[in-house]
Amino acid sequence: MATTPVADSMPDALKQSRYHMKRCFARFIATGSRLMKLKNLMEEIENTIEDKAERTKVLEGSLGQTLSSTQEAAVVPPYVAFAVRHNPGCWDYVKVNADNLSVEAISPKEYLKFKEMIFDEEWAKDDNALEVDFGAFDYSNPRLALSSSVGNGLNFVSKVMSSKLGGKPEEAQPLLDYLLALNHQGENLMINENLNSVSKLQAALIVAEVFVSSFSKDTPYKNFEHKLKEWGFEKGWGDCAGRVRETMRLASEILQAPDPINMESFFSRLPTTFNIVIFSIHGYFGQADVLGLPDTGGQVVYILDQVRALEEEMLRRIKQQGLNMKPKILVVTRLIPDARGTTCNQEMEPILNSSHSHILRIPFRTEKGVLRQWVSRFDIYPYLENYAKDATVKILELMEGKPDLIIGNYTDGNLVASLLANKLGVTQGTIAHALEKTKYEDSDVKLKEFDPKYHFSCQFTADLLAMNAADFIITSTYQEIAGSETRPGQYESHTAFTMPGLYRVVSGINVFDPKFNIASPGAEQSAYFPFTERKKRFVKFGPAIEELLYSKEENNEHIGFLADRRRPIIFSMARFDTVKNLTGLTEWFGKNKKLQNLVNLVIVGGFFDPSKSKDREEAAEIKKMHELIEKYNLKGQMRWIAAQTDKYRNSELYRTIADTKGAFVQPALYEAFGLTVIEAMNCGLPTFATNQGGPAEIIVDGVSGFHIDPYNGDESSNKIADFFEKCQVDSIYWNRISEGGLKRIEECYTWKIYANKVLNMGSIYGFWRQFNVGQKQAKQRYFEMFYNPLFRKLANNVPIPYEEPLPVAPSD
Ligand code: UDP
Ligand code: LCN
Repeated sequence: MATTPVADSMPDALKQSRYHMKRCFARFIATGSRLMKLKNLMEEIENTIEDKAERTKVLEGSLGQTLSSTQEAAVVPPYVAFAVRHNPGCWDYVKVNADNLSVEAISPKEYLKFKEMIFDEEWAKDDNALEVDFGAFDYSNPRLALSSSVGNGLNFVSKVMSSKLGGKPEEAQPLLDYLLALNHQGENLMINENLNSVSKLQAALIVAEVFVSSFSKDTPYKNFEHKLKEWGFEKGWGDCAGRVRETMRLASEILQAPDPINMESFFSRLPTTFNIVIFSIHGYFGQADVLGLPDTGGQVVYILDQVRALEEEMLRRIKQQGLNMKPKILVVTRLIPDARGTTCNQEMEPILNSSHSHILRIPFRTEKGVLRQWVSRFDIYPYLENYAKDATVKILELMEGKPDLIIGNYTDGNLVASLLANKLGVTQGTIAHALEKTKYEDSDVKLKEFDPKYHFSCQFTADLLAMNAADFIITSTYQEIAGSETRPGQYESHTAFTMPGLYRVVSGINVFDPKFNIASPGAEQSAYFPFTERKKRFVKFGPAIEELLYSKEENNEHIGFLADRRRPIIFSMARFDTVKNLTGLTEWFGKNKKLQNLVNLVIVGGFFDPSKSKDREEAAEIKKMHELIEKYNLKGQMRWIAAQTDKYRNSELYRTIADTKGAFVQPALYEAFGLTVIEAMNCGLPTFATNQGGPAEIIVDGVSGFHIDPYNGDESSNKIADFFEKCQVDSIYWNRISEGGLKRIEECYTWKIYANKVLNMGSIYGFWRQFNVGQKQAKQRYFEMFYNPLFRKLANNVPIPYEEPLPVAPSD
């Protein structure tokens, strides 16, 4: 193993504090094999070097740096193997012999074997244990080099394409081929076979640009279409002379000397995307009365808003291209016969506030017929293959051909998107929302413990397959890809990991891959607007919200009451999952008298009878909430309201809380993105949100809201209390934070910015995939090799719940 920065610096660093380090390492290994996290290492160091000054001295300099960048250490006496992350995405592995403090660089594989030794020694020692190496197919792929550029793939790909297209006519041939292939249902777009060489295209562009310039800018395309067609140009360049001229100039400049800015602008103008399929399979996917049902949360909100934003942007682009076809977007989800009063048993449903987008629902088919009931996202794997087959037939029929872009959401949607995109040869994007792996500590290496309940063997395999199959990956934040200084990203955690007994991933995904792009969602601004916009406010909800918050009686919509309504309200709303930590917030509030004297607490989520929940975690959380209200005697200061499903009313609820000069609190143990955070900020409600995950990036602490540590309840509740105390003495402080939040949203978190970026990705990566055809095919073979024998087997092990057989087609 070649040497690495840590392997180089660590021996000297250990030597300098040899006495203390020998004692520390002896202590690390004293309890035998185990996995230590940074916190455990530091505790042991503290216990060994009791003198603080001595300890500080030891932890200064490069040893301290290495230790504090250590994510975990696998102790297998006499060795301690360290996984050191010195920068986002950059890892070093070393093993230290505790007896003599010798240091040796090790490969990711060797490190993983150390971990396996702790959990499954037999597997670790098996030379023929299955190993996964997706990196082996990426030999020729260009990579980003800087951690700070991660997530900016589009920009990087435009640069690489610029250099590949080079400026010499023969180097621009792939672009010419791409333009020649552009069509809509067989009708050529942009150019036709008359312009079948780069030099012909270049010459024609010069003539055509001069010709088009002779018309006034707003002359409609049809006035000069005929002449352009004679020269080999087809529709798509623009709707008027001004636009056509600009697009032609961009094309000429790219052919002459490509540069990334022109490249991106040119591709954003190309007529490439008319039909999009979006897979979002699990949950109850509907437009009303679904939020609050298990597994059904932000993903549904995200997709419906995403569709509307994409449709709007597609319509704008199509018009500017001078075309008149209608875009089509299909959101493909699961048809659930037992729809619990929702529309989830309907096959097709137009998407509200859109003109050309529909929900298409396809049932889960089993040997016994159609599965009637909801199944948890953790149990969804046995149905996906049939689902993909059925979906393909229906999509091809409804779209009258192949879609131009397939986007998957979450593990199930991404796997099906990969199967379909592979089969149809269509550009594929994926969105994870939340990769489950990072939500559950050590869920990979403790697979045997987790698998019966969560089926992570299926989930992590599907995630790995989909992220490798995708042409581009859309993420909401940087942290989702490469984490923060201290915490690895969700994708980054798939770089090297092991599931003893199943397989060892020595190279799963590379966060420096230019397929990663950050495109953050927004909140629909027709609903979520500032509380100060009085004229727009949905006053009709006033009485209902008044009742919801302040009526004294308890019923099946709310329990608890607020005795002193003059106090500001701290508000939280989420699904009732453990990870959302609504019970945590209630406990912080219960324990913090100072906070209780300043504010009331309102929680929206779940419902009150745990026996009615089909979801394992939800039922436990509901029970816990009742216990906490009892234990801290919170009635009088707290209102718990059952899950609310009306987006417009909810937006008014956020604003009503803002009227009380309150705050929104998002206390999740981990939050991938956090739509409620941006909903609250859009309404001008100061927001305290978890520092674990996306919200840490959305909010600039102290400027556009505040970060709170969900693992340190006392500190967090004091931070909230301090804010309200400060507001009492500084009359403009509350407004400053409210305005800071609004400013942040306008700059970074709107659906318009999102739709523009995603359509650009579809266009540029559609071209990019043609540069890497051979490699893509090889990867696809590897995908199949995995999918067929391994994934299928794992999926078939997931139990199918007892079902009432139905005839093949659902009747309701
Ligand atoms: N939501 C809701 N009613 C509830 C709880 C949540 O309408 O009782 C909505 C909330 O407004 C947001 C989404 O569900 O739009 C939750 O998204 P988020 O990203 O915060 O969390 P997720 O549920 O996706 O993990
Ligand atoms: C799923 C989650 O867990 C949230 O963090 C996101 O905000 C939501 O999806 C939408 O992307």
